[in-house]
Amino acid sequence: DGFVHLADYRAPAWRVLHAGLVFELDPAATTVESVLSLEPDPARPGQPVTLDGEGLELLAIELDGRALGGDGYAYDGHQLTILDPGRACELRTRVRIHPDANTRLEGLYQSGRLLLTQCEAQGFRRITFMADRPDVMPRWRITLRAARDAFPVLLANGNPVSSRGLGDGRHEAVWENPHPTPAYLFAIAAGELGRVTKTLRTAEGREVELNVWAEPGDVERCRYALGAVDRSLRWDERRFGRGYDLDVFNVVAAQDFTMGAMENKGLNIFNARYILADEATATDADFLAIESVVAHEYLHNWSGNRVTLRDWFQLSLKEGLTVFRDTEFSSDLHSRALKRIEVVRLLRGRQFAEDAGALAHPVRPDRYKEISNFYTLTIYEKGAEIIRVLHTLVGEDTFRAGMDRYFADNDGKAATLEDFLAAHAAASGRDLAQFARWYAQAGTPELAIRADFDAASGDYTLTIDQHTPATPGQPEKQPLLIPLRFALYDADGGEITTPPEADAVVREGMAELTAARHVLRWRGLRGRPLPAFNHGFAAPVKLQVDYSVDELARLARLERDAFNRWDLLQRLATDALLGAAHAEAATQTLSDVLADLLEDTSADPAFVAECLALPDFDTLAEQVDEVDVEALVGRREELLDRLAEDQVERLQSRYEALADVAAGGLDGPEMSARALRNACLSWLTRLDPQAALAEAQFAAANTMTARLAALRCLLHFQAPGAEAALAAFQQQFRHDPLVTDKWIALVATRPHPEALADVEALMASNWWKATNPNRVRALLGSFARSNPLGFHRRDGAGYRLVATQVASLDAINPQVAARLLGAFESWRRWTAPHRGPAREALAALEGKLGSPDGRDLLERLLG
Ligand code: B3K
Ligand code: ZN
Repeated sequence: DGFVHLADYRAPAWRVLHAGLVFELDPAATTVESVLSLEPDPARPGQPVTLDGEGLELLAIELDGRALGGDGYAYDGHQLTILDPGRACELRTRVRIHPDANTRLEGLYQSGRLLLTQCEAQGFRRITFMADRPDVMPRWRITLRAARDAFPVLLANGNPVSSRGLGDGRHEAVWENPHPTPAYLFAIAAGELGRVTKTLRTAEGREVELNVWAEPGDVERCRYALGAVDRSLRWDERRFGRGYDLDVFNVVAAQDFTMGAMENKGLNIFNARYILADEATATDADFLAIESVVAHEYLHNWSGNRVTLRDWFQLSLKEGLTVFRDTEFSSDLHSRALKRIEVVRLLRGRQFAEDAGALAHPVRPDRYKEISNFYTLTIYEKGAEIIRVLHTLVGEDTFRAGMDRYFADNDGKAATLEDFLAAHAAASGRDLAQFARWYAQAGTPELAIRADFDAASGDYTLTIDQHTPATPGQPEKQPLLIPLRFALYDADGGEITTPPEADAVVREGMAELTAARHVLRWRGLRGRPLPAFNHGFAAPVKLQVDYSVDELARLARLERDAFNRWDLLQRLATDALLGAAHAEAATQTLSDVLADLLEDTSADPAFVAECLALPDFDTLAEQVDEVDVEALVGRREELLDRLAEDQVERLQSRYEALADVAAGGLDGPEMSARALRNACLSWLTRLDPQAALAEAQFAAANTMTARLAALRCLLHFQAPGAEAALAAFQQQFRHDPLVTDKWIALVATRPHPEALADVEALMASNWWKATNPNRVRALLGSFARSNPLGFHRRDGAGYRLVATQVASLDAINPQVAARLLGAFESWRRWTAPHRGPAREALAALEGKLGSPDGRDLLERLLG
């Protein structure tokens, strides 16, 4: 049926114990000689050796030193089969590949003048033959040979062993990776690279050299990333007791990279946007993103590399866990509340939509057609939330004990989610069978909570109903184990600490929900209490609780925890926007609370800025049955205009007061000041058709954070000075592709149906580069995902533009094209005038997509 099924997993009949590779590197034609030591599984005798190899030009093949004739092997362009040799043996092959023609950026490819690899998930088979599956883990010796002038630096996984000149202008470097490592973690990088470097001694006493490499002109912009590597290494030692296990840790920045970055053993390869930064070219958000992606890839060294995956169905075992770990890293180093707000915005805006749309899938899928399409918010972000649920249930100490056990039991092995749960079950003494349903069941759980108070008896009950909506292929759902935090406040705002009578385990303000319905009951209360739920968003669920506006206003004052205050403001804004009966009262309350916040100079300014950012379009769209794009965007703009008018003086005064702190520097208070100033600027620009303040900020800016925020205001509010500012910005940064992507994204997201014409004009200009994933995302990704008025034009032109580009990009880089196609995931919930053109745009793609990636997505979108 075209699917790979989890239930069909079989251990490999042949293992690869050692891989020795020799590369003769050349952009046009590289040859790869490979010697694989193969060993049969004694339990499964008589099986042929089957190796993956995609589109390889086979030049030579030998088994144990004897050339194989055409009857000894078969190669069909995808798989190499050798009749059962009946014993352990050594297979030598030589193949030719063409990096300069590789636009899919998978396998060995060229980026600028560099040669690089990207192998996860199944790219290694485009380099040479291999059992390209994560449960086959050879040790590796990698020899790189190339012309010294074009490729002075030659990097590979593991530790450097030797290097020498070859006499003919060529040179050679040998690397050895002693850790058993699957092929998806293989990497090499070659070319003219410069570096920043630092040597440190690990807690275990190992001397390690950290290097961050980039093209020579970019080296100075690698310093922040190098610091982030250092901080990540130290944090994993402290918080998880995990040390680094090689003599070098190399990171390389590349301008052409399909994803964010890749955790190859000892040689992480990064999209340059997650490495290169200084204050003149990177925003504060860029710096934070760089630190978190650097940490993510570094932390994979244990969660992913030392303990790897048995098969790709287990993807969240490394990705969800590593997102959890990088999130904890950022929370420990910076503001935990702000990090939580960032994560919850992403979940509510994007992951919930994925879980409710045509592409919904469990965190552990049980079948797939193309694994590349499963690097999703569900696998990553929901996967991390599930780990957080476990952490909430067992507490930090027990969680750490469970992690220690998981690492100890599975080190050097290819593990499953069952192995992970077994380690945590053993450490906590808990039965995690019901908890495991989080991995099997798609869709976001909903909790409907009803409160009843009997004034005569003082009896108060909370009835909690749990429900998960149907998703593709999963009509029926079972109840999940959900830790629900709650608090009850009395009339004076004191917390009622008496535990309820309950049909669920209840402890310290948390109920462990396990059934479709639970009832919590308090007796003899003196008045109707005010309940609050899900503090810190400990459970990734949707809550339905009916509050009056007065209750919400009281809660906003009672809740001191920053995340919960922010969450209440989001709730007030949502009520104001989605037409609750009390919408007008909610608006007024929201305005009052914002006034208090803007006057509270003791609150972190970055937190106040988060409170000024209302729920975005995606988050709102996710909460209505049918998405009327224009109406939703229009109501949101009206609300913002109204609130800005109410707050104008406070906004002006905060904007001015923070000027000095905001002027420069990357410390917390400096970044915070810029965050609030830029939020104020955006609100103030709504009220000023001349946009004088934005123009002044643009002219005076000495950080990219200030400059880009001002440019955004000028462009998005169509200020008279917009064109001139844009031209100046383009000119100043025309040689910097990453900064160029920034203005292109601003143009593509201008909130107006006419933005479509600007996007088309850019595609016809020299700025367009269909082979560069960052450029495609800046222009088309931003337009499709972050410009609702442009993408959802009534005439369907937005959908047609994106669909047409998906078809042509599919032939260049199927993963970039498939990502873009994902913008249609919720199309069935759009209003009829949008649904028709969306369906037509998708239907027009049928038969036009050559890649399995694109075909799989299209089938699911239309299915
Ligand atoms: N593991 C890589 C993602 C690879 C995606 C391949 N299509 C980056 C990361 O999650 O760390
Ligand atoms: Zn990852």
